[in-house]
Amino acid sequence: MAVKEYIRERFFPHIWCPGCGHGVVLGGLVRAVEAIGLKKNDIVMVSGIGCSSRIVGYMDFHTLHAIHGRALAFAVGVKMSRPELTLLVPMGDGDALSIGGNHFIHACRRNIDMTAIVMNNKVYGMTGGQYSPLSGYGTMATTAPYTNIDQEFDVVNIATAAGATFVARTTSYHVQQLPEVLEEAIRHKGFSVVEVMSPCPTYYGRKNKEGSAVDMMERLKNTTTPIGSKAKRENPSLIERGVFVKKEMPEYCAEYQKIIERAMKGN
Ligand SMILES: Cc1ncc(C[n+]2csc(CCOP(=O)(O)OP(=O)(O)O)c2C)c(N)n1
Ligand code: SF4
Ligand SMILES: [Mg+2]
Repeated sequence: MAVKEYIRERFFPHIWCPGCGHGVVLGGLVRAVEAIGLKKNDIVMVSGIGCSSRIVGYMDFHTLHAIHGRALAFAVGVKMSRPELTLLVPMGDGDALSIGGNHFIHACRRNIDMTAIVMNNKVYGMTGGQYSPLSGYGTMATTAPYTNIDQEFDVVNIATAAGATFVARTTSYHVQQLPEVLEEAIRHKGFSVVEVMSPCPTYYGRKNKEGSAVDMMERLKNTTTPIGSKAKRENPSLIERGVFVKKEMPEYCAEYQKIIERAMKGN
């Protein structure tokens, strides 16, 4: 199926600001789905609320635009009733790790087969630039006019510690790595997490004097490096990109099916 077939063109133009990284994630996702050869009717995309979550409106899969912070809870319900479907769960950094933080860690530990995509722009974009749990110490936000003193979560570390069986990070600058990592995550049998560092020039960029949308993209190039690279050894402040965790563990729906069978037999 051509990439275009996965898009709801009737809903364009999209709502994202010029230079927003979220559209690049949309591009990466459709390329990943196309590379796997998934049929539109076999995919359910579930989101919460946020600029990032608007992505569900533009994809021609089964889509569920649910409640802020609760995308994974809805997705788990869909997956448990229809385990044969492929579940994609795009979330903002606030959506996934602030209001939705508890759902996130517990979804990681259950190893239910779905792909969580954390579109990390380090800010609450949709609601006007409040700081998020991923903004980081020393950043500026509309709710931190004298600088933010909260330390940030590291998505890769938190997903790994919570038990996710596939954990990766890439950025919206790395347009070749992005669909490749998403494809690997979707193919993985278990709970996969992909953090995509993505610019919000309108709020995060403006408040933190990061320059134009192009400057922000260049920063993603210059501040990240492949896992285990020589550059990382020489400059530990670089953020690593790539697949950090890939392991096998019993998958939740398959285990649940065994429980149903045992209950039916009464043993
Ligand atoms: C229960 C609830 N609380 C708060 C809100 C308001 N709200 C909507 S989107 C959002 C944050 C969006 O930030 P993020 O998830 O990072 O997505 P982004 O817009 O940055 O892509 C908030 C607080 C809401 N819609 N529902
Ligand atoms: S406010 Fe930020 S996150 Fe939202 S569409 Fe604009 S650039 Fe993107
Ligand atoms: Mg955000």
